[in-house]
Amino acid sequence: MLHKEINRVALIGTGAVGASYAFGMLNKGVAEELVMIDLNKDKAEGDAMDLSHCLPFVDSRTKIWAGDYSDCKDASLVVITAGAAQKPGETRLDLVAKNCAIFKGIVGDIMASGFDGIFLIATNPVDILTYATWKFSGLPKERVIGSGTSLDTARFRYMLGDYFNVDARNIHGYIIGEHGDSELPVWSKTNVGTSPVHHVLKKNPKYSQRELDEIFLNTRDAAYHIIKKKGATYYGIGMGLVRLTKAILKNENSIITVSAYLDGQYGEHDIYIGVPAVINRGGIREVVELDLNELEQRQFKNSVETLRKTMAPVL
Ligand code: 6V0
Repeated sequence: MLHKEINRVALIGTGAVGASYAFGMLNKGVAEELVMIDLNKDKAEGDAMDLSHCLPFVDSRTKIWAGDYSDCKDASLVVITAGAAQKPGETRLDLVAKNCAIFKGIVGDIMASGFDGIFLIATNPVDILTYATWKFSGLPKERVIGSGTSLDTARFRYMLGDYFNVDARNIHGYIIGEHGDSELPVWSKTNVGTSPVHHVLKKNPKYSQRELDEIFLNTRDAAYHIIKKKGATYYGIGMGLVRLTKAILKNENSIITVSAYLDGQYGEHDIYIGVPAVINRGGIREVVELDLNELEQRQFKNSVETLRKTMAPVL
């Protein structure tokens, strides 16, 4: 069921994030088919029409239409961006009960279609809703993936690239933990090219740990800053989901920080949380275990506890 000749992606939720994802998918030509599903059918239909009109301008031939849950049956991948969005001043965890209830319905409808592919979840709080999707779907854990800290890691790499004046793609570092306030930077494994960041600091006095700490805070709080200015964030996560879709459908074995199920890794069990993982056509091939230092271990544990506390009343 996992390997199909024509890759169909079903997108549930064509709001700001979903529409940005669809636009990115079209530009990159990652899948042959993209079906858009939303409670607001008019929005999905309008988006499908508008996006189809891009086709004469781009190289891809992605077929796009507004559909319903029965279209998920033949999908290789279902991407969920549906649900209530974060309001100004609201944490991602505030959204938990609201979006869990929505997910019970959505995942039930998808599974009733006969879907047997991979789930990719972006709705917040993403770690908890990924866990919920795994529970509600009954699919193997490796076929349920959350966007996790992929966006946070991208923001971190972008800001560090800017700071060191090096292409962000040559910054190797990870934000792990909850996609939210308790996430942490793994400084001990952050490299500028091949040089550990702490060596770069020692060698060049114009760089400082204080400024690096600020970069992490700006990474962690980026969503709050953007939401304050324009009400929502969507382009970054939209492109992040395109990147993940490509890693899955093209069987890339790429290492991306996603929300993955831990089954003993990092000393944790029965939780979905942001960690680097190898992503391919089967979903999560394996979780990459970073050798965290003592402080990082404590911070990761704290992030796990934060998620557990929030999940407990609803799952
Ligand atoms: P939005 O623009 O309000 O879109 C949400 C869409 O979901 C709307 O079109 C709704 O009609 C639709 N919807 C709601 N309920 C249902 C349902 N039961 N069935 C089908 N469709 C439904 O929100 P936006 O697109 O801005 O955000 C979507 C989600 O992404 C939110 O939970 C955000 O918090 C989350 N984000 C996650 C990020 C990440 O890094 N994982 C980043 C940014 C936003």
